[in-house]
Amino acid sequence: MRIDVLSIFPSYFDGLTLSLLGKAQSAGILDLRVRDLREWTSDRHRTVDDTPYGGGAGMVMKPEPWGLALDELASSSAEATRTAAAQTRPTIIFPSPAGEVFTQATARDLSTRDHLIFGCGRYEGIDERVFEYAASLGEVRLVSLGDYVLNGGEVATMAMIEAIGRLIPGVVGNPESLVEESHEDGLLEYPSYTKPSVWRDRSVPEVLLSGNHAVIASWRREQQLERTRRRRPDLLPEDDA
Ligand code: 97T
Repeated sequence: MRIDVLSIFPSYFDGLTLSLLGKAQSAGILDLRVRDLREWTSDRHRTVDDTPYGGGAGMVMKPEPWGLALDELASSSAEATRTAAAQTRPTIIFPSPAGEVFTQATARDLSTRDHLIFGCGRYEGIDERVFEYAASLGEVRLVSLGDYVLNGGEVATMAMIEAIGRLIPGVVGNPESLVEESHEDGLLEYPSYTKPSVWRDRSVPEVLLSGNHAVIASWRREQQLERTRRRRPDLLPEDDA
């Protein structure tokens, strides 16, 4: 999978070369390219923002650098198609508090794409025409991490790349560890314990020392249901939240 990131703070993404995703890149499974949006400016100050039409607080990101950057990145995905078996059009993701909420299902969907482009907005937002234009180059998704406010799309993009990247076949060594995790079966995870069996007067639940795998499996399922009821009732089918 190829992932391009457009940002005015490319060094935010240095952490993605570490550990799991770093290995995926060395192994050639993931081709991650972070680009500075200012590469596509031509004025002396490399300007990416301007005052909003109609007035209001803050600055808006200008459309021109975005247009040039998206043209270049989307055309290389069409080029790849002519040579290999890649898709013609990229999926273009703009993190936004006004987008659809990112979930494990979103991550699964996006992990099947050949080419993702993340556009990280700053300031009060991006000129609306950029989203319309991007839709002529690929599938556009506005995606929110949740109902809170960040300073820009960078941190949201990093979270999404990590969630998507670990679902690409070959990135996580043991694929079984993927299915056992929170959200993959719609429930929270069961509690885990390791040695010592008693620590600061607290014992590991007796059932886990029993060696009876059927009893352990049903205890874990009950723990998952109980935790989900208590902490995240919105995840259960009866809940109308
Ligand atoms: O608050 C934001 C500002 C810019 C880009 C994205 C966000 C955001 O994404 N998820 C929650 C908030």
